[in-house]
Amino acid sequence: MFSKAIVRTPGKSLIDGLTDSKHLGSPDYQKAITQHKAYIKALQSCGLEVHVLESCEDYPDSTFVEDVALITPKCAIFTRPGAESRRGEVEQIETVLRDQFDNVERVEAPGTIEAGDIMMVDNHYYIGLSDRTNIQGAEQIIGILNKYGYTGSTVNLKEVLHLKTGLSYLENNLLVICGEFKNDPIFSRFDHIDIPEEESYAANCIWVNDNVLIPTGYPLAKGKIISTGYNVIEVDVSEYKKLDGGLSCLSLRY
Ligand code: CIR
Repeated sequence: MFSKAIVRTPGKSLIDGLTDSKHLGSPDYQKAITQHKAYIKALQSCGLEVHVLESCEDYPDSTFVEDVALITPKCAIFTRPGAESRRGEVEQIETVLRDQFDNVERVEAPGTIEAGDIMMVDNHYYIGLSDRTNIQGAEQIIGILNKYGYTGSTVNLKEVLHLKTGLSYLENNLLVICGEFKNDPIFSRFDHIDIPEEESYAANCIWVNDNVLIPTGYPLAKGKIISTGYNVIEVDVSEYKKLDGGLSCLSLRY
């Protein structure tokens, strides 16, 4: 169960965030703020105490807090984003968070890793090797995890930005899965909720204490997840989709 979450209010600079989805248009800042507030309410409705960090104009992508830290039950690990424009976000969040954790670790150069590439399944962490996460970063994280009694393994990414762009773990051996991961033998031991390509954005959803937050507007995914018995909460994150960000990227949950 999770009890806390950290989010960062988007700054006006959000519109300059990294994106491969320019065809969706530029995010509307006011709408993004409204959606962020609703996202916080959704987390609170699942019982989480939400720590809201102030916006940070210097870093347009800094609202995607998930990428800059991995919080495990035993330690906080600060990452080193593969996107150079995002590296400074780490210091911003570390300053706020380091005192909350007894054990603090860091990924060092030449390793790069963004925690959107890390999916936790109980005591094991799957790490996507992507344009943002390199093998040195993955090996460093696995070494750190091993120190605390956890294990880790890598997954090669072909198309998606981050591992969790196409995969979400909903506990109880259940994976929401899409695209390139569907036939990957690495994930054959799990039960699958297959998400069709036209709803691929909904493959990034989050389990929070037996609720599942999913993006608004994906009826097939919604129906499939409801049929598992979880309480589904829809959250509109259309403005974040324009920056390749999904529901998971907007918070750190622990
Ligand atoms: C980026 O490209 O880094 C941001 N615009 C989106 C980050 C999304 N994060 C995530 O999927 N974990």
